[in-house]
Amino acid sequence: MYCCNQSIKISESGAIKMNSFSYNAWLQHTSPSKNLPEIESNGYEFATQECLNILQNNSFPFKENYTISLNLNPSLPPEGYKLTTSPDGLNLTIQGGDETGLLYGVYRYLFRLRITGNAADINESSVPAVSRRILNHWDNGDGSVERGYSGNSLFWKNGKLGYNLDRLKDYARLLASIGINQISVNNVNVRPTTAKLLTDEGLTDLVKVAEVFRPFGIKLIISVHFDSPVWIGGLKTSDPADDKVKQFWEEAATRVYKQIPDLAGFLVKADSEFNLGPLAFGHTQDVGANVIAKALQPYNGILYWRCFIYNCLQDWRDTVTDRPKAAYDTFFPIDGKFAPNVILQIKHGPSDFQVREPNSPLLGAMAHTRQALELQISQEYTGQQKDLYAWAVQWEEIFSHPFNETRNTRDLIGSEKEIEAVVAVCNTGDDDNWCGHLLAQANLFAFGRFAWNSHLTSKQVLQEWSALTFPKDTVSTITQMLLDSRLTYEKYNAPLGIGWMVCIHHHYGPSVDGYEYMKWGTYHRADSTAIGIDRTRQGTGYTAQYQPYVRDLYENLDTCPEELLLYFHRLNYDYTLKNGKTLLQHIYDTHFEGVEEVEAFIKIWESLKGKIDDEAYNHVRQRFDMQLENAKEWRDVINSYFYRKTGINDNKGRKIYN
Ligand code: GCV
Repeated sequence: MYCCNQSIKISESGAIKMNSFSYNAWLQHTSPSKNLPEIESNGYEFATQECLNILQNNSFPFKENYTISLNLNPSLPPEGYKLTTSPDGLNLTIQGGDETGLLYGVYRYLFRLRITGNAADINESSVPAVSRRILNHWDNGDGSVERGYSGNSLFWKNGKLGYNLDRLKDYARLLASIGINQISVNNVNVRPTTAKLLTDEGLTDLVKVAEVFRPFGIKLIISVHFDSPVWIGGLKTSDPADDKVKQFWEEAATRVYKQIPDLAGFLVKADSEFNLGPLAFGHTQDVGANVIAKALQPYNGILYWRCFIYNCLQDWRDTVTDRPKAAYDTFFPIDGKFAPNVILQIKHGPSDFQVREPNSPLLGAMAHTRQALELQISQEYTGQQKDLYAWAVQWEEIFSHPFNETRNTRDLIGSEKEIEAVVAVCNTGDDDNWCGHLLAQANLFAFGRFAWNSHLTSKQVLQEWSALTFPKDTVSTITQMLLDSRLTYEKYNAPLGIGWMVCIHHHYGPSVDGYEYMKWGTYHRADSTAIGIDRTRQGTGYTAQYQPYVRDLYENLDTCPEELLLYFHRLNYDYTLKNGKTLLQHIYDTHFEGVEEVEAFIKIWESLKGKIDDEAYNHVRQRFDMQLENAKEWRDVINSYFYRKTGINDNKGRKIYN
């Protein structure tokens, strides 16, 4: 048994930084501890050190003679933990099914202490729903981050892996504290610099990154380019049927696993948005994926193969091709053909992380293929970490989305079930507060909590985050604001699920026809009398991809959820909604309300002045100014657009620009 007390020496690099409220995120430091309990450790020394780090930075009211015991307990499931307080309240045992489980137990213990303040009443055990809880960083070799709104990459600089070691450790700690256990460190849009990760030169640096994350139970994933055999292998083709290409992938896998034996695997974006894939050689996706997957098999590596495939060169005059159908049409017919170590990574919706879309019909549809659900924490279309947007609310809706008459998406998620991994595009960068908007830390936190357990509610998760981050008397106010933020943003955005009315390429602010005549397959087709796409069997036929129960739900105007009406139906502006308003009046009303709600957020936030860290207060206050400007722009552009199309006045006579 390893026994230690407050005299233990903590290495400089392992210590939690105490430099700012925003930096410490949900692992806040209160005040240095005066009465550290004795810790008995019987397992993973790193977990013990973490426990001490945390306790040293927080003053908890422990009773005299309070002790903590850390034990490995192999009868618990891997990564699972158990916290038990003795009947006299004087001993807390943290058990882990393995080393990572023990570490998770330590972090959970801290969370419980911080939230309740009562060390004598902590009893909890938990096991993650899925064994793969993954962040994808879309970081480029030059240090920029695709769809990143939080500064530059934490990993890359000047064409190489380049990072602040202490900061990376603090990052690993934040991620481990919410149960993340795999991360990719380079963009799925792989470019020649990041393609070098498969070479000895690139691996030398990656090995060091792996060393930082390993003690925290986090494994690395490498995003690789399908054309790597040509780019870095010197071959003339990347055709997966070519023996030399097979050999290239085998050698690449051997090289990588020699250096990083616990690498989680490779991630590939193929045949998507100008990235080469098997289609270019006349093969289906399984043929392309399997050649790489087989090379990873001897090392238990996983190939994450993305399903974000559609025609990005569509002619807007073509009303038959329907982008949301593409992923299902591509992958469903080849269900069962993938190697056993391939996991298909499916975006939650058939479009692209819009503020409102139905779930992808591919999720749960392939009985013989392993699947991962992909979410986006980065706010590409949802306010870019300038506007407040709590993804947790939307994710809860996604989990609750029906799969058929008896099961919802939440029921599909689990290690032995259809969806065995939960992935998200990350929102972090080298900004001091990690996430650009301080309150966007709630999104990173919520992702980890939901990946662990999708049965939590958004309210529980956001409340937990607020309680860990902010003083007690502000928690309910901040939680409520976060809960409201998704609907507020939606109100001033594209109406009723139609999506995409956003400025092209950079995706912030309104441009109603921005994508309307472009090649990306994202059309609303508004004219002077109607808007929307008929995706029923009479229209593009997209609804037929769903299970019959869900298909019927969407096909029928009476049962189609109103917030998705324009995703599935083409409707006249005078169509009457359930609340008696016309569709057009709904558009006007929601856009006025959206701005009013942002104004209300500002007042609410101002009521917190003096109660929270000044710097954090001012930072969020400034973000709200940007959000208000954005909301007004959306309101006026959208309302004017529809007023000009229809010539119909707002029935409340509010200002609409002509
Ligand atoms: C990484 C959308 C984004 C792209 C992103 C792509 C993807 O199209 O705008 O920036 O590329 O999704 O998910 O691969």
